[in-house]
Amino acid sequence: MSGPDREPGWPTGELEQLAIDLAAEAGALILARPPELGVAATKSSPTDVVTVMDRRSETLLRDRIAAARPDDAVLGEEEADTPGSSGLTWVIDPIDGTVNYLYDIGAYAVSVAVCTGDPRVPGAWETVAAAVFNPVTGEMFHARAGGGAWLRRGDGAPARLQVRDSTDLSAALVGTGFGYRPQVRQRQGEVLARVLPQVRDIRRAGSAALDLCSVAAGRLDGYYESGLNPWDMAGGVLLVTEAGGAVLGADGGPAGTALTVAAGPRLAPALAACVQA
Ligand code: LIP
Repeated sequence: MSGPDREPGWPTGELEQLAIDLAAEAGALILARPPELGVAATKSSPTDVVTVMDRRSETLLRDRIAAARPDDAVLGEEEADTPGSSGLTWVIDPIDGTVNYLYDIGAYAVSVAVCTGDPRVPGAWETVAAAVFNPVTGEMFHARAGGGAWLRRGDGAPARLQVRDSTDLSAALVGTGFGYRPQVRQRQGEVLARVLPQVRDIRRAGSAALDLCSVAAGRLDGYYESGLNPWDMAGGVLLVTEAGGAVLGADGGPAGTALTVAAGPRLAPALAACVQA
């Protein structure tokens, strides 16, 4: 992996490699057992499920982070926050695309990001290194601040990623996703009805982390979603920006739960305006 570290204060190369190693190990754990382990609990609605494997994956990630970086904080989807003193926070999604995992649809990922600032406050954090790993396809997306966005498969050489430099919204293939609560889905359906006639087509893959990596890899022209949590997006947003893309939020603000829009730099403003019209 080449490229200067933009954040000389942090060992971003080491952090990127640790994120890769953690995502790979959690991915191997996930694949070791078929989804028959089933649902452990539900959260915001009866369809917002936590599987036994979500919990096992997060426990493994937390144990490895505690061993390797004991002074770092941890913010994960399924367990309580772990405070830290180093100024770095690991933001982890043990399985992003849990419903796909539960239905054995091969579009889910382990997202491991390490951030400065407060990842719970939009605009108050930056990802300095990240890895997003799809254990089914073996695709490892990874990046460090200033080091470019990369995709590797197995022991193959990593390929550098570049977003599509699209300019025409009507020709754009756009990813999106939906929350789990009916009243939120109602509003998101209304936004979709407005966006759909204005773009080439929509793809709903079921994992924000992989959708953001698809933008970085040029597999989508753009992506938008409202209701994301920090762990859904902290890794993928670095892949997008290191691949030359732009990540925007609502009304020109920072990306976050209200709205996250990712695309090439010349398409992102038009997509954000279309979504918020
Ligand atoms: C998923 C997100 C996805 C969203 C899904 C779900 P989870 O996260 O990554 O973008 O559309 O509804 O929230 O719940 O699988 O970790």
